[in-house]
Amino acid sequence: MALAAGLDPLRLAELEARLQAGPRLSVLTGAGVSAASGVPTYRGGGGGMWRGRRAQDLATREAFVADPALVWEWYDERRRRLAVCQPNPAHATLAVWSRQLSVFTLITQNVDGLHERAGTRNVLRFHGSIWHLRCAGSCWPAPAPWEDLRPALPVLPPRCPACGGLARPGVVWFGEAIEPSVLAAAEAAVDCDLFLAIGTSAVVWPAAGLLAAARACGAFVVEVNPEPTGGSHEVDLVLRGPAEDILPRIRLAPSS
Ligand code: BJW
Ligand code: ZN
Repeated sequence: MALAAGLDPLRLAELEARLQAGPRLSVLTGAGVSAASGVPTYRGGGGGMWRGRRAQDLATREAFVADPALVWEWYDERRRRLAVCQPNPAHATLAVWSRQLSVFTLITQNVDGLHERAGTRNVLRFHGSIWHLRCAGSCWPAPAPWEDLRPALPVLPPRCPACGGLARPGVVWFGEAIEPSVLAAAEAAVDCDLFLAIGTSAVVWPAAGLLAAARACGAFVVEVNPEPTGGSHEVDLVLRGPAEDILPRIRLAPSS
């Protein structure tokens, strides 16, 4: 395999040496890590539009309230496409590291479930899961989000089994809070030795704030991305290139 354009072997060696020291490793991933699996990114040339609408405009409570059937069509189409996507070498490499390092946390902004399908240990789903549903109404007591792995739901929009009202995707939309236990676990995980930000534009908060938070805790922060991002200015090392090319090149000693 040729080195990705612009990728300095010395930088790769630096990350490899740090990984081989057996660090407490935390990883933040974004849509770019799934790009090679055929999952569109949210912003930039990689995707983000559906029927002329921007993903950011569909992923809101306001859009759902205005037209739940339309928003569910978008999620239904994404679920059907995702069901045939496979984890790529970036997911596979992270899954191996998650088993080789004793202190490992993967914070993913992705809702696609591909890290879990690759067998990654200790995944925090920061923005929820497209494979989970929850009641969109004021069900009391609120049923816990439920998993539904069927690529095509039989009825759209789906209903809450408890109250018969609308169900919604179990994801975090703009303006919504991150699940408090997940946020707390992610904030704890920034206290690490090595923090990797992979395939994220680092423009969506509070996830974007985790890079600076990790650095403030003394972590060595590395960005893996073919393009500059909102976080590039606050990292210690940049590896410019696709995650699926870069991560499999890094060897982790079996003893670590
Ligand atoms: C490759 C590659 C390859 C390509 N290899 N790389 C502070 C400041 C400013 C704004 C805010 C703020 N705090 C909150 C906000 C508002 C808002 C926000 O951040 N807005 C900004 C956009 C301005 N944040 C929120 O609303 C959050 N909630 C919140 O803060 O609540 C506060 C609250 C507290 C208490 C009570 C109530 C409220 C929630 C954010 C939810 C985000 N949700 C989404 C949708 C999920 C559901 C769905 O999918 O349908 O999450 S939006 C979308 O963006 C999705 C993603 O997880 C997220 C991040 O995107 P990501 O992953 O970075 O993807 P892209 O497309 O942006 O970038 C892809 C990258 O990959 C690029 O860099 C490429 O170069 C790279 N790439 N190929 C490696 N092969
Ligand atoms: Zn309900």
